[in-house]
Amino acid sequence: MSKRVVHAACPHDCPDACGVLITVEDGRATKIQGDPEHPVTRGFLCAKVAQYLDRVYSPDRVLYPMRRIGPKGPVGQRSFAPSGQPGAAVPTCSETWQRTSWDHALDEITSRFRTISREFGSEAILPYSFGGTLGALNGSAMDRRFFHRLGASQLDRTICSSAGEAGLESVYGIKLGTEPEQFRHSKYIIAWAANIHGNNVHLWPFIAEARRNGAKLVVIDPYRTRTAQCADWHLPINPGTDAALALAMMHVIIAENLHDADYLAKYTVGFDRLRDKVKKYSPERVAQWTGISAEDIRKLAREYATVRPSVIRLNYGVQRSERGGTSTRAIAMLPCIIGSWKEVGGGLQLSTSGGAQFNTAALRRPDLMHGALGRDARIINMVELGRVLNTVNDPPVKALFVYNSNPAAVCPNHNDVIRGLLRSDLFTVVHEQFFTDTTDYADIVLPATTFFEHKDLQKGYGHYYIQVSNRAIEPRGECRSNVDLFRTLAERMGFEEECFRETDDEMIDLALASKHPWLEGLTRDQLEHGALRLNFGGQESGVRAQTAEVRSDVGACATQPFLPFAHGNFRTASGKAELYSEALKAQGLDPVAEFNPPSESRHGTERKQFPLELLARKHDNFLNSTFSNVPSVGAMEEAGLLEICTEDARERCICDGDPVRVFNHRGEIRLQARVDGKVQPGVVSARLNCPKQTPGFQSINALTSEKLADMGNSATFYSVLVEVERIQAETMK
Ligand SMILES: Nc1nc2c(c(=O)[nH]1)N[C@H]1C(S)=C(S)[C@@H](COP(=O)(O)OP(=O)(O)OC[C@H]3O[C@@H](n4cnc5c(=O)[nH]c(N)nc54)[C@H](O)[C@@H]3O)O[C@H]1N2
Ligand SMILES: Nc1nc2c(c(=O)[nH]1)N[C@H]1C(S)=C(S)[C@@H](COP(=O)(O)OP(=O)(O)OC[C@H]3O[C@@H](n4cnc5c(=O)[nH]c(N)nc54)[C@H](O)[C@@H]3O)O[C@H]1N2
Ligand code: SF4
Ligand SMILES: [Mo]
Repeated sequence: MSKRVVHAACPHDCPDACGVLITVEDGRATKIQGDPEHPVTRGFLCAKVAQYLDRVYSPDRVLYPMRRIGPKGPVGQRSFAPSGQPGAAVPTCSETWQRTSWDHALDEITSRFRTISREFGSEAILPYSFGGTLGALNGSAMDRRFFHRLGASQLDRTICSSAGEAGLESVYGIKLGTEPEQFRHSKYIIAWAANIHGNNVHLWPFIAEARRNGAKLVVIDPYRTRTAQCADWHLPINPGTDAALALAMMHVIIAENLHDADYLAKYTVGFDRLRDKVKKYSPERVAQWTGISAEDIRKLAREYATVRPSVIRLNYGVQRSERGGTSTRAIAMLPCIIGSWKEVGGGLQLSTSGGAQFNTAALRRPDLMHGALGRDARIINMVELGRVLNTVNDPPVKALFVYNSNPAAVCPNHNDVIRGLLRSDLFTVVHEQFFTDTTDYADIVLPATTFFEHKDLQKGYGHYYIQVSNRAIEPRGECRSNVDLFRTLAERMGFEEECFRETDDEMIDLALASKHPWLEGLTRDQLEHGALRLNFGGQESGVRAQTAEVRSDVGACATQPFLPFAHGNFRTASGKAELYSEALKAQGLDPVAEFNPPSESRHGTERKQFPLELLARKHDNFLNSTFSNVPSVGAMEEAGLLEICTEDARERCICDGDPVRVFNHRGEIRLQARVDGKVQPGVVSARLNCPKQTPGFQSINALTSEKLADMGNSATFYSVLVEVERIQAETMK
């Protein structure tokens, strides 16, 4: 019997990018555990990935190419037979799908692509992918080469973080932030729109360590998350009003002379303009918008500026809002105002993804697009899929190729998305591990490997370690990785460029050969054995990090702390933190930062018949729509709830447990009321669900809109108004 332990890395869309050890016995994975050698993720996994064997070996995996033989539309799932639904006659998998060979599937795809290109132009083909895997190879490499070479439309990948990224970069010019290991040295920690217990669990032990040493934890979140419940202070802010709060904090800090004049003078531009701007954001004025009292705003500002080191864990919840870019921008200014970038345990983290600068141009080859089209292909915003599929005509989208994503669950304006996906003239291919909401509308489904079954290079967006994820087992059934799939498709299309023949190892080497100094000395060979920290010049790095025990013995970071902006070094055009931005002015935005209430909010222009602000949030134990179909993980979450406060429930004669209809002008969903104090008056909360596992195939995203945020063309999942009414129990069915 052979037994070995393989080093891998979790590729899911999560800041932690855990080091993973997979035990393989006789070719079968028998155990998964966290890699104790990983200095940030330190030997434990989140609850969902701890059950990963159930996912890899699930009887529901797609193992063979399948072609449609039934009509497009919802298909019943084995483990989730939707009994008791209206029109319970949902076709089964066998009525819908017929197994086919890879050969036939690839022939059909390439011949359809050729016909569509001839008739409508290659831009009538649209790739659609997002965060299924964030591996450098399987996330965005061979696929991009393929679609660039094909001359397909480009996808603007805006569904998650682009407003926040634009806001952050407008101040710093780069996505860098405080490393998680430094949080143990902080004395004042603000979790700002950051559901740490749910979405970023590996930061928690560092926060716990800081708190044992007297640090205070403050949570700014309209929802009483588990993190908020454990905090020293929870400020339930009104959704979408964070820019106002940040501006008011700066108002207090500057008025009380608590700012770092030296840091501001040396390393920022526009402080005078900012000082003028924040004058009008008095705590009294901002209290009306944010729902946080003037007294609390003053206290927060004073504590943040004086209890040192203070750090902000800002997360992306803040920017899923119409003004999300500006909110992020205003918050990103705070550590510059108090100079906390100079301190170990100070600063701010939204993302660390600007650290590992792989050679993305070589991985993705955008130049191939110019070869194919002689110009850039048109760009389609993924958030607008519903509108695009139904209305765009120049050319229309005739083929949709989905991988690493489940748009029929995660995309806003769900009803239009489904209407588009149902088009009989739309040729849809989905490369997937499971039959998802989106495969229900596919013409062809192709089987995809999990990270157990393919090799990749992995960075994190919540720390500065990179690692190679080794293949632990052979692909199940006839599954192929994204890289393999697009390599093969390129061959079938007759694409002759050398890059389509590169092996996985060659691609990893290419990714690492970006000549960026922080990657210097980091080789595939080393990374196959475990995580390595980026090489932050002059500091101890490229050295295997020490174990958690050793690290806490020395009581500090085993490697030198990385302080990205201690001496300025911002990557903006001016080289300084831009508190005033000419580039934003040119875009018609306020060059400093201005608060305007989102139009769909209690203070907005669209608050007519729909008075409640909806947070259509993520589950703590799923990953967007992923994992919800694994029974052992599904059991950890209660599905189908609408959380509402006592006052709003009473006004509508709703009691805890009552069935309710949640609706607006875009759509509706039926849920069960939960009156448990998690939200404040005026706010209701529900979870991103999978229609496939919901009675009647309803989606919370039937309520969310395609409206874009102020920066980055980003999604606005948390700027949504709804009304709620009690319904009769029978109509829940
Ligand atoms: N368990 C789990 N982990 C995940 C995911 C998951 O689905 N489940 N998803 C992954 C992905 S794709 C991402 S992008 C990250 C996201 O991780 P986060 O950035 O943490 O994202 P969210 O959960 O969207 O939002 C965080 C918090 O912001 C709050 N919030 C909403 N609106 C506002 C507002 O206007 N102001 C303030 N201050 N707070 C607000 C929400 O209530 C929520 O608790 O997590 C990743 N990790
Ligand atoms: N209402 C509401 N909607 C939201 C959000 C919200 O908070 N509320 N969050 C938004 C955010 S932040 C994000 S990032 C998006 C997420 O949108 P998506 O990135 O579409 O997220 P997932 O639901 O995780 O779907 C990923 C799919 O990829 C598949 N997959 C995993 N690995 C591989 C692989 O190696 N190859 C292939 N071919 N497939 C693979 C998985 O099985 C899964 O079905 O959703 C957004 N939608
Ligand atoms: S989902 Fe996040 S926390 Fe869970 S194992 Fe993967 S990287 Fe770690
Ligand atoms: Mo995301």
